[in-house]
Amino acid sequence: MRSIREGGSGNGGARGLPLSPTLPHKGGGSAPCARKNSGSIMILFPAIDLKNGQCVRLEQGDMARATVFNLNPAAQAQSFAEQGFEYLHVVDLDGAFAGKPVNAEAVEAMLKTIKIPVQLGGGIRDLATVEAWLDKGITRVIIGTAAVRDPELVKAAAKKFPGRVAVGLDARDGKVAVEGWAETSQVTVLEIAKRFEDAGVAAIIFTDIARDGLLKGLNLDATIALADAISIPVIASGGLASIEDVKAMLTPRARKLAGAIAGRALYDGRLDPAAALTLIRDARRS
Ligand code: AMZ
Repeated sequence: MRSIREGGSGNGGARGLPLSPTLPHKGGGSAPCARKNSGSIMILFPAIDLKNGQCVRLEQGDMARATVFNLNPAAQAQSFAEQGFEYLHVVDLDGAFAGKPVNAEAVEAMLKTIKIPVQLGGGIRDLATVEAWLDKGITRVIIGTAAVRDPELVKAAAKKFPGRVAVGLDARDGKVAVEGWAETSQVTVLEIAKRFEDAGVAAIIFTDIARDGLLKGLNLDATIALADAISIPVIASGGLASIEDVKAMLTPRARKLAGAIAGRALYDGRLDPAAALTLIRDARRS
């Protein structure tokens, strides 16, 4: 397996658009209108979690409770792109545990196969790794553990790569979990998020671990409370179960949220991609 550290050090990827929560828009046109009563665009991100080079879903982040959904991550990515998704969310689960990229080969195969932008987390713990991934065509990196342990890294990366650094905050009983969620820190999601208020972070991806992979529905109350307390756009993750969650994301109450991540519901067929994307497109037009 090739190490991503072998990559060049330039900072323009194939899809190297500086992305805030707005959509990537090719050809220099303006981004689609925000949804009604809203300051942000709702993006539905299909999730690909990588373990041993395969697409899996875990339950509550537990590697022992993994379901393999596709042996070929590039084919899965292609399928999501063909379904009309605009932006892919990818996690290198082994990387999150190891503290460095592990599934680089699978990620690179996805980048070669699809044209839509990709945000990637898991094992991104230093500036060289951030830079190498952006150079390889990742549009936005997600930093989790290092946001707790090494906040200066997030600040330096966000300064160097504006719009291309997101922070992943995964909550267990209100406290941020790190190292593949094997450890729980003593700090709250809000405390960490506030550290990055003026750092130029593109988004906070907030996951409720208790719901993740269990199809219990998004924890919108906690996600909205976070979004109301900070100015960084917030993306909801963990538990998205059905079209009802997508509808809830499009209500005025959720207007500050920048998107949601869908995993198991898409693989299980509980969430019809076409129906979800139609709702979102219609809401953008209104
Ligand atoms: O499911 C898990 N056990 C898990 C997971 N999905 N552990 C980490 N992660 C994701 C986070 C974030 O996107 O949601 O990995 C990323 C953080 O990785 P790191 O190496 O920066 O902590």
